[in-house]
Amino acid sequence: MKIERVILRKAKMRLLQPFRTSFGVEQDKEFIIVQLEGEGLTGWSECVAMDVPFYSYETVVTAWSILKEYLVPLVLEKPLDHPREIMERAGFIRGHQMAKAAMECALWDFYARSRGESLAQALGGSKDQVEVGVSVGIQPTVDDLLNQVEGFLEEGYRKIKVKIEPGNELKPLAAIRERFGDIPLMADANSAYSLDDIDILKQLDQFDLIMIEQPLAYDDIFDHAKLQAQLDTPVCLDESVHSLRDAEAAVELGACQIINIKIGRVGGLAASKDIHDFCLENGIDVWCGGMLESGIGRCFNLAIASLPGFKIPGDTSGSDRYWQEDIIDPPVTMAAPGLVTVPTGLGLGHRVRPERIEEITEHEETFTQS
Ligand code: OSB
Ligand code: MG
Repeated sequence: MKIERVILRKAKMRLLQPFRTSFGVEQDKEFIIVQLEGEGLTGWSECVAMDVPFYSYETVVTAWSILKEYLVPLVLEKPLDHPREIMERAGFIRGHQMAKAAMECALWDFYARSRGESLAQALGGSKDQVEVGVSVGIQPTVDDLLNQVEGFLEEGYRKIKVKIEPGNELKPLAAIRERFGDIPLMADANSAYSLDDIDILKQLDQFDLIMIEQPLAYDDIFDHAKLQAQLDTPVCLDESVHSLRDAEAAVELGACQIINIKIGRVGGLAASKDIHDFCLENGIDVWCGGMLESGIGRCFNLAIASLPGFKIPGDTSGSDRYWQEDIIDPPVTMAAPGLVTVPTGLGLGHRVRPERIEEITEHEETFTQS
């Protein structure tokens, strides 16, 4: 793969509804779009770093800097045979998984297109369709929450994930169980609790949740192991797994029974596949999380979720759960209730819309071989 030109764009897209979690509110999604060009081919990706370091230390600004100063020169420097090579070349950069993942994913799109394959084929995916759930933000009132959940259940989503925070968990979860019965339900705390909250966390066992996602600190594995030992509900890690090594440590310590794999958080598709393979061998369930991606990132999520170990419905909802108008054509939609088709076209598999990208771009820079 000979990359001759790289275009970085800083874009902004308004969410249909503000998305509230225990860490803050997101209304306008700000993100970076990566475009690679060479050999008459193009590779696209998006970077999931957010505008504010609520979820992780990376932001749009730090990711732009790491891409521009290091990753772009590394791909322009000399040809690559496989997307994995960028992670070796970038091995001297500590952390910054989301910036690295953005470059690696663009290389995967380019690579798959160069081989005449879809991303899922290039990754060795085995499913034609993936089951999808929906992540519901914290609502102003329990009634608002019930209305949202009702709508999503009617649309056919196969898992309901509700965001919780201290003081805002027992009542909403009880209300959902009372109204909707035995639906596939889970909660995501985004690191809002500590072991001091053990009494509340234990009370969550009564709701028969599929899992509780990242209850404790964003950088913790050890306390999660102490918590899991005291809970019946499976603990799922999100924020604190950045690599296969983190996953191995978490599993060996008994810190979780489930891992939410996010391509950006773990540094790309190759790392996602490695974590998936490790978890499949060790009886740990995995599923594909989301970062409120545009259609571009959504296609990558669908491709990784086509691997056989992704058995729990992902946060890979259709475009219409987030956007008035997506940047890919056609947008991601459910083929049947709760099922999204894994794209089969070349690379990410949906046409990227240049005119729509131009509309949402606030700043762009082009880099060529020097
Ligand atoms: O913790 O999974 C999370 C969105 C942004 C940052 C973190 C998280 C989320 C979500 C939404 O839960 C998932 C999605 O619908 O893309
Ligand atoms: Mg989460």
